[in-house]
Amino acid sequence: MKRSLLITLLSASFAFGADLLTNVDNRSSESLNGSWRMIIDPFESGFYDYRYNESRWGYFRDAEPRDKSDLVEYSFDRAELISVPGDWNSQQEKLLFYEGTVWYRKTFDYQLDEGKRLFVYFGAANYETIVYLNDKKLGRHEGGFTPFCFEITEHVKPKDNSLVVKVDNKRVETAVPTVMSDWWNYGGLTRRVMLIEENETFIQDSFIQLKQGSRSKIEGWVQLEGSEKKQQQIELKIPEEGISKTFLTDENGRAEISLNAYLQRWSPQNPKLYNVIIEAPGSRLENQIGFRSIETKGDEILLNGSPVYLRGICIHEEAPLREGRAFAKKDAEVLLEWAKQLNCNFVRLAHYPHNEYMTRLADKMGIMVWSEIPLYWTISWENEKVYENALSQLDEMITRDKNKASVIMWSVANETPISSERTEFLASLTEEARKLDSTRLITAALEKHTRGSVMHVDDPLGEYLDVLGCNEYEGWYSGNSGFSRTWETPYEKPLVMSEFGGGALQGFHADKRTRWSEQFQANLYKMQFEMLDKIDFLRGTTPWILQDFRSPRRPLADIQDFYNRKGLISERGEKKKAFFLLQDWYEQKMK
Ligand code: GCB
Repeated sequence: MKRSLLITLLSASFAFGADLLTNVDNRSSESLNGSWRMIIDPFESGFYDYRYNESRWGYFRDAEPRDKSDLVEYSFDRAELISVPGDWNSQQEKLLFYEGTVWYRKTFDYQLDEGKRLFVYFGAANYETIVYLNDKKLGRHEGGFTPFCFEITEHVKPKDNSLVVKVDNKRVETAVPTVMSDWWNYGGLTRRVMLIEENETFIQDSFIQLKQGSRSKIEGWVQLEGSEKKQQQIELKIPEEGISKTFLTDENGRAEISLNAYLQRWSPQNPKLYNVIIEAPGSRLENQIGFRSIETKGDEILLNGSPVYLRGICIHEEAPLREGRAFAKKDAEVLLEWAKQLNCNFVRLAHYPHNEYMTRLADKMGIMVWSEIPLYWTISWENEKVYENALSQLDEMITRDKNKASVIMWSVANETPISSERTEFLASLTEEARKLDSTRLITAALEKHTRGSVMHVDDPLGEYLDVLGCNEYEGWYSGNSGFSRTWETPYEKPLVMSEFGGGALQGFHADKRTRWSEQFQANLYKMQFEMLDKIDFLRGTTPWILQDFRSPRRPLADIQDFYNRKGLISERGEKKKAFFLLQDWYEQKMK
């Protein structure tokens, strides 16, 4: 099958759900966060019968014995409680290393008025999710870091609804990411769950951004959904500027948007967001949108037409000041505030799309964002289903965040080994990303090669990117000799050094040659700065990483204890020496 055809078929394979609702913060909703019941099911007995066929009598029925002789071998009513959102690993000690299925159940009442529609929305669930409402299978979703939703208008009852969700985080070779990664495989309903109520015909999605390279041309579209979606007049308003313009939807409910407006442009110095209102007959949706342009020229990155250096830091979606995956607005505030303290104007949200609080807050705080999908290390490049899965995750990432001014680049992969299959796979994804969003830059963390005293950023994927990303660990995984190398690339494109760094146990002090000491890490940063300052096509840096994070690959007792220690801040929030060195280096770059 031609890869370009795949995007139209995606909804049939990776998410049997409704088209994704975007801008959920501004919609009428009710939260399903809080205490849920949970049953741990390592053998998936709640899903398969004893012949390994999908059972008709699974836990999704949420049954109770009908009389005293009836046999039902599970009970959600008697089951343990678990907090949603939240990974299961950090909520119960016995689940720290657990990889498999957990069933979740929430009961709720809901009075849905005639003519209204209701959707259940999941911010993310890791990794494979199957959702049931009142014993009806709504659908399935694959991918641990992107949102999905299902319409439940026809199934919801005024009282005692039972929402049952099977979440499975078993690692499989043909998944995205695959079996190998350097972060904790946190499972569960890791992000918020909400009920979203809409009118029969409503604004499902919109794309409203400055055209790439333009100062004043706003382009995009509005998508209506529902029986009255065709030939409808919609109005786009930016009240602060007295802007109001009408457009007509076509046969598919889509209206193309184009208007000229001289607006203040969004930037780290002036993260201006406008209230943008879309009105359609019977429905209205607002959003807070920033307008800026981002493009490249030769090896420069231009923000609103002017060259910019990206003073960045990598961040995992790991909660600051408590254990587990980050999911709250408060988490985003702490993480991005630390980035600000470092004098950053940029963050790399590694290695998958983070929760929406991060990108909303980055919009408000004026922090530019690199957002990526988890095509990490060894992917099954020849498997068509893997491609579909990757494309589906790319689509969901872009769909959710395409109106966020903070997001300036989409990354399609991290450190993937070069082969023709891999480059074809990823090149095709870059093409799809551009079709979905022509206003942003495309990047990836590439492979590189040493020849003599020169480091070459010559990965063939570079040809398809706007910005070259590259991870290097001079002084950590290799000796210090690499620091004297010079860097070259055959591409006339900007480079972001998307990772460098080394580990230190916060509070461990020794001389600079002693591994794991704060001094070793600080000295490594110093040597990095000297080398990096000599790369003439370098336009940004995102050292690895803001905070120590859990990783099953890091067992060294008393030092790592299953944490990757390359953070500039410990998991308890204490800053290491290297934090202050990076802060100074970036301060110099601001002058
Ligand atoms: C890398 C990976 C990152 C790891 C890091 C490390 O190159 O991209 O996910 O955590 O190295 O610490 O080794």
